[in-house]
Amino acid sequence: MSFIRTAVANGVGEIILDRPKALNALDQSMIDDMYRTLGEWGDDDAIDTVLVTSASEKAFCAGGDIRAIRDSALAGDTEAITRYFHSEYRLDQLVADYPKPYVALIDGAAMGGGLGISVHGEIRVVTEKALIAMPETAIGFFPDIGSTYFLPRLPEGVGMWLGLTGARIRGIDAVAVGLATHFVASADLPDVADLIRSGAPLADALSRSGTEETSDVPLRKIGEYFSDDNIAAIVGGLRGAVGDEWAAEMVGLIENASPTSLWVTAAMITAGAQSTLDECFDRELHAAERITMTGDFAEGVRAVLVDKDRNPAFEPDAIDAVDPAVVAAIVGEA
Ligand code: QUE
Repeated sequence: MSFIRTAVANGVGEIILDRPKALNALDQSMIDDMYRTLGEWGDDDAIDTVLVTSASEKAFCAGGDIRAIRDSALAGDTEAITRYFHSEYRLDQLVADYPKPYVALIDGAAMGGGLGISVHGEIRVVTEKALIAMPETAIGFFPDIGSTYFLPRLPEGVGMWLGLTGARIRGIDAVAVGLATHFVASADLPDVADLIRSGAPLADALSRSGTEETSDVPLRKIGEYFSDDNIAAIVGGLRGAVGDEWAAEMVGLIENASPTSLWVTAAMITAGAQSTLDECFDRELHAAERITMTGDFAEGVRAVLVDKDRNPAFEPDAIDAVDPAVVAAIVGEA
């Protein structure tokens, strides 16, 4: 019983994510199977192109197996946690370094770990059904999967905005900020997928990409409010924008998050701006091992995914009450 299926034809190797009941959240077996398959195909002369798709109507991939990680943390099984994140980041790194065209078709939710197996690849096709986010601060975690490398390389403030607030953006917005490379109407995606599967040149298969739609991501405001590495200053600026509905909405998202996670996220994205992708993965592994042992992680996952009351009791519960030494211990040497 496996949650990924594969198909090979016409020089195209396809990986189909097939764990629909969990919105294709990546468990240890999916990560292991995908890593092994990509490794084999990388060396296989019969494979020219890799295509990654989803068997779920709703999701490309909702993230990692956060519930299992919480169980391991509560059981004190640090080895399982290290194994999970080490293998997940190794998979993301393989996607980043992949020697052949790697194409992800995102026609639903792609969050957290779902971006790790897509954004690092060469081609990310999105539709109007795509919903993209890095929602980890709400569960007492932080944006990982190599995002501390790519978030600070998005337009001014966008990475900090996405990472701190967990804001969900649409497919066209993901193209506008650089997380996705092509937009295709969802109704046309099966034809595009079939063209790719037929071995057609990718430029031909993607020649019908594009849309009249435009992104409404407020880049000017994001640059204004999120170009800071200090979370208290960012929230202060947003709170000062009296009468600005968007700013108030962003304050609401931030207030929903773990204060410790917010500080860790700001520090990780700031450090990532000056780091190689390798260094970002090393720093993320260090931070993931530590933050998963905190009460905020167990509580955040409980509130969002286990009990689903969406009412976590984070400790401390205010941004200005977070101990910088705790943040430094999680982030480690920059
Ligand atoms: C933050 C996350 C995740 C999340 C929600 C967050 C995450 C994840 C899931 C998820 C969603 C639906 C499922 C499932 C997992 O939600 O990583 O199994 O059915 O996998 O706020 O990081």
